[in-house]
Amino acid sequence: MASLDQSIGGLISVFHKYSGKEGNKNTLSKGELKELIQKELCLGPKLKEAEIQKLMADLDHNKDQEVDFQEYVTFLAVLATIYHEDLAH
Ligand SMILES: [Ca+2]
Ligand SMILES: [Ca+2]
Repeated sequence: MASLDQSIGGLISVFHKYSGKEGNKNTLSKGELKELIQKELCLGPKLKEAEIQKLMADLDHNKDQEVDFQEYVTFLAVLATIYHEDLAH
């Protein structure tokens, strides 16, 4: 596989690593999202509980209290933009 394919595959496998832990296997509950953020992102442990709650609310566009794959992709786009800005400076 080419590099971008591998990167995308990694993003998908991280989603499923956490989404399958409880409830619906194809969506992230608040607890699953929190664990993903804390274990998979450098900035995760620095986030306060209130910030994680706000992030969850922002990501959950259809307000079903779960982050589905489409909502996760939106989150990745936001993260990519932040990381890109950091690299550019
Ligand atoms: Ca789940
Ligand atoms: Ca949702």
